Amino acid sequence: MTADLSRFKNCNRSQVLIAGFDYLPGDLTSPGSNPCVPTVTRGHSLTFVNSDANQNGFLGNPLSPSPAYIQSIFHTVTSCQGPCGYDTGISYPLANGTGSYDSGQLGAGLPAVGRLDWSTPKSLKPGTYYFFCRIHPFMRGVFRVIQ
Ligand SMILES: [Cu+2]
Repeated sequence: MTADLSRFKNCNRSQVLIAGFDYLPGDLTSPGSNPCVPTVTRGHSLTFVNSDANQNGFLGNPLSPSPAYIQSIFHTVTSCQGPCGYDTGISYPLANGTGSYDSGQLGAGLPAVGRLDWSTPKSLKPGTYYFFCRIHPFMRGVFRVIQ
């Protein structure tokens, strides 16, 4: 898999939706008809919202988890060294990207972090940031911080 950003323009966004195993916008694997790099200005956050998980999907009794929990799919936003374009393998991708951020597993029930959203650190310097999902390492995306 090669990350080709030449088709991607910057698009100003405050939010990226994670839906159907895609980061929208900014997904490198299935960028859709209008690919763009979600872009924020320095000092601002980009908020990722996992819509594949259910807000009410608490685990409860592990022996009889709720349907909302069973249908919830957890995702992460984890920094990856650019271009983060190698194939999924036993040792790749690595959480070794610039900024060293990790959202945790976005979802309501254990072992998720208890919320569906996560925001990038406001301290990120201008640059292009690649990331992947630790749970589904074929999921790859990108965002950008500009001056
Ligand atoms: Cu995932």
